[in-house]
Amino acid sequence: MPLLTAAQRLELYYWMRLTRTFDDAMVDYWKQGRGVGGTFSQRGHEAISVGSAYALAAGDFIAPMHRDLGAYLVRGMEPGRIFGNLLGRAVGVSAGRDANLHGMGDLNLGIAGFVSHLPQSLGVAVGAAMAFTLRRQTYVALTYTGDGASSSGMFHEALNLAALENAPVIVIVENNQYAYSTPLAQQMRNPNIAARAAAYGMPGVVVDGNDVDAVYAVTQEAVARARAGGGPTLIEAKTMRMRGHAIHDGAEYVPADLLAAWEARDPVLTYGERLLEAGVTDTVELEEIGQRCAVEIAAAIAFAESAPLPDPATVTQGVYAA
Ligand SMILES: Cc1ncc(C[n+]2csc(CCOP(=O)(O)OP(=O)(O)O)c2C)c(N)n1
Ligand SMILES: [Mg+2]
Repeated sequence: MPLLTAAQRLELYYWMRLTRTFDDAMVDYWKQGRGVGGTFSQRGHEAISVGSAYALAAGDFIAPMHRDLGAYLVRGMEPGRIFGNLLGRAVGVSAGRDANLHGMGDLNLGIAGFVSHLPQSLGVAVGAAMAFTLRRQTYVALTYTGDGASSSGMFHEALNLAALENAPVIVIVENNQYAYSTPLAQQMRNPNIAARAAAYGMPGVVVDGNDVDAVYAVTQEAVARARAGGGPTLIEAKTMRMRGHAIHDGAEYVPADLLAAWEARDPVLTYGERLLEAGVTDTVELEEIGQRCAVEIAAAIAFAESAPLPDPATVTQGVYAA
């Protein structure tokens, strides 16, 4: 694996910090009753979404799920467009058609809209990967799903087809220990989701989902294999959902000591500490990055707030019917 340069590691830190800053601002906004509908906190998932997306190249494709804000940002979606989407504004990615993370696709950026029905995005990603092969292109598709969704039918169908077709696709399961209020042990017997890969005849890798360097490394390896014609990989990134399922959920059912143990392993804070220890940066520079993120997110929110709702006359645009 190519070692990341100091500059690249600082970039990883920046993207995680930007994701965290967006998330904190979003959660505050919703708790003040200013948001529309529900919203999903990304807290705890930053290293997975950022580290994996960072391993892709131009032309590659992602099909994200609802805790992949970092991947949208790394792949070039501006925070203002995303916040605009959350507020249902005309400048939002879906132009106000969806005030959430669904439908936030932009094919110009190689991002599929998130399919709400879990884990249907896997089928989209496998299809995209098969298309790359048919067109003799060396791009890869990367998709994400949750521990709960990994017990759903489409997960098995998609992975089986991906293996059979040797599709250049990487499937990342974000094992955050819970699917809504259901802990992993209450929905599957095997504690390692990556073990399921053997059933389809593909490599299955477990990675520490709070370690962005590690997530980058395993994804980069899987991407290189897929690009070289070596087929799909299943990656299980173990982490913890640090907030409720969505903004309305206080998650009282999660044991406090479990949360505390994961809090000590916060992916953003521990990465900052690691970079300091490695002499890659100093506290002044980390603080500057934090300030930069705060300014960018404040500007994104101001941009979204000042944008109009969609013009009702455009309501039929982007609507497809047979
Ligand atoms: C087919 C389907 N059933 C139910 C839901 C409602 N739902 C949305 S997220 C979620 C929990 C998913 O848990 P997991 O896959 O572990 O992802 P996480 O939210 O923990 O990141 C559920 C049940 C859905 N979106 N799709
Ligand atoms: Mg989960």
